[in-house]
Amino acid sequence: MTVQEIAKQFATKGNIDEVKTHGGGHINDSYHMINATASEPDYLLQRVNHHVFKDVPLLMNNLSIVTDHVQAKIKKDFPDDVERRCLTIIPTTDGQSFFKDPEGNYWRVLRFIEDHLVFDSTSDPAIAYEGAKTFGAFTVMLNDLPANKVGTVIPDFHNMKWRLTQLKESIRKDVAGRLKEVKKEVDYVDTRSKLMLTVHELGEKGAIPLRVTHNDTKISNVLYDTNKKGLCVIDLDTIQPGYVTSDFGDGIRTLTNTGEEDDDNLDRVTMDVELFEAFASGFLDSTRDILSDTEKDALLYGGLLFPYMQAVRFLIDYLDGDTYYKVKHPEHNLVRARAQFKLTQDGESKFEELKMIIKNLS
Ligand code: GN1
Ligand code: MG
Repeated sequence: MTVQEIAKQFATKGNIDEVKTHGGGHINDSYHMINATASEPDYLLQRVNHHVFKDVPLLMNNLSIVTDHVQAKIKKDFPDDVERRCLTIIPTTDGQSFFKDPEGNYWRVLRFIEDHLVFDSTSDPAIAYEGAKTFGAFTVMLNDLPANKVGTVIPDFHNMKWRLTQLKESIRKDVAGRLKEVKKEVDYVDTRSKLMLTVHELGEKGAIPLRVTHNDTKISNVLYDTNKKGLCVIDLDTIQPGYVTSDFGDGIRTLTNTGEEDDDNLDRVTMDVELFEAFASGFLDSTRDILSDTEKDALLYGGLLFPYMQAVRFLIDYLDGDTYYKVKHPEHNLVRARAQFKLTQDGESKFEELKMIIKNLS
């Protein structure tokens, strides 16, 4: 089936005259459905990667629960703006939340949010603050949705202990014969593992609660309005039970990096303290009243953990022969891993300074 034919399976309004590739996630494929009828919205058609998301019906059920819950909250403050401030699922013509094509691919359609801005990175603290405030507001809206109301989409997704076990497995198998190139990185993982298990241990002890968390809070997953005010949190696929440190940590990882996620010049990769402070300030301005003191103290560890965990994940995929992330060239996962390790190192070198920032904002 062509994407045009797939687009026709959904109960969209108006007349769709063009379906074109959209955006650049590492996992799903997205298409913008352009409406020729001016009074009707555009849509976003997405193929959900069922190799990564093994239970798409469960994922879509989570998406329905969370969008219903969040929309009900937004309706109180912004009754006329709900569809710009929260994703809306468009059902198929027979009322399902997704369409499975004859080849076994899963598709869904969301309402396209018009007139938005999106930032893959920024050096502007005001944008950092707004993005964090928007993610924090999302955390707050989900505060009264018990964690067990949503299913686990990817087991152990942000479980650092399990990621270390997975790395050991990949080292042992060395299927792509690449282990010899990454000895230095493997040693570094070992030296930092104790510190990086802090969040895991707090969770195991029950010192920080499971919440409904987003789990992919990179800054490009916030849409802004044209005045650069936070509008909507997107990419809700990884929503599942998790710790608040995930949503703080991935924001810090993507936002404070002065280089690229896959920068091959490690001198460019540092953790920007001003952006860290802006992000922490926005996040805590939203969440200050709902987080416990232990959760607030744990945020810093989340900020250091996420570059490290992402580096380990890229390293695993490099050792496994690039089976998970889309890569542009054979060394891509290694370059990514090295950049994320550099970010971890730089963040850790600023530990005391970052700790004071969180303490003062808490
Ligand atoms: C993947 O596809 P994308 O870019 O939204 C990954 C995240 C990583 C991110 C790294 C399901 O997200 O966990 O942090 O790449 N998503 C999944 O850029 O593994
Ligand atoms: Mg994502």
